[in-house]
Amino acid sequence: GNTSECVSTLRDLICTGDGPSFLMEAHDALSAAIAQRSGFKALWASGLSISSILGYRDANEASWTQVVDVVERMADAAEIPILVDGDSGFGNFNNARLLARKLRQHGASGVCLEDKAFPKMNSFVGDRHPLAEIGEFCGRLKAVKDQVPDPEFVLVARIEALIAGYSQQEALARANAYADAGADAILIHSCKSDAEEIFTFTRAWQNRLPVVIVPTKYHRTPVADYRAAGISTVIWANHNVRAAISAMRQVCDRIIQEESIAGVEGEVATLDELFELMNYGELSAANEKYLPRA
Ligand code: SPV
Ligand code: MG
Repeated sequence: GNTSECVSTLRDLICTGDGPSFLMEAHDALSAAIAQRSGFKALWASGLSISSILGYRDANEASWTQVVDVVERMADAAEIPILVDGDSGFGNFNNARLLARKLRQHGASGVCLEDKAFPKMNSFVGDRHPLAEIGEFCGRLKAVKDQVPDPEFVLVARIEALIAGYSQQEALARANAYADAGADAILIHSCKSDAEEIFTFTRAWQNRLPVVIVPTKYHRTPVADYRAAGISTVIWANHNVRAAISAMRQVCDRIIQEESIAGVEGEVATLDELFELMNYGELSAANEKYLPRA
């Protein structure tokens, strides 16, 4: 269709744009389709969000095959590229390269691996975030690059040093090691409520590789500041799943109170909107084409 003609590759968006590019969180086919309709050029398949919709905690409770299955549904529902949150790779180099290969086979355009031990814990939960040893994590990155040599499959190396309470020097040493190991971009994560430590990092890093950020906690910083800092990609990491929680909670609360769906009728998506999002028109046209005339 029309959309595919103006689809940028994930590599274009992260590695060659004037920046910043924006990746919108999605966690299933429906949220992926909605984000595409809004005009986003790429998606973030969030581990937190996918875990949540499956009823798991973001602590590697969902299996890697469950994540691949969700990503496949997203890739079928949206034409824009998907960067998948691969957590820490679900084990050692061997698990990481298997995950990357399967993600690519099922429609992902890239994977982000974080330098934590397995099982990981969400970066905003608690204070136990043991890091992987640098050399061992570099092995995971190299194994992914060797297994999936396609240059269009983007490998983002995510640094959790600042989350785990280590210094800027530790974060920089890790970034340099991951660049040497073949990463295409660096994600520097922070749980601070302002972006100062991000900018300290970007000043020292000097864009040796493109920088990706996740401003969930420092959400007040204007995008102009990211542009000035030369940041390549901003991930809006969890706002579709949080929007879904608010909307579902409101509608459930009202329906139970009012013992009626009449009050919410004007506030929820119409069935026609749902049918349009999931492309029912295509099936009607195909029925005319392929089914025998009654
Ligand atoms: C995710 O969306 O799952 C992420 C980002 O990894 S964060 O929750 O900030 O760790
Ligand atoms: Mg995650």
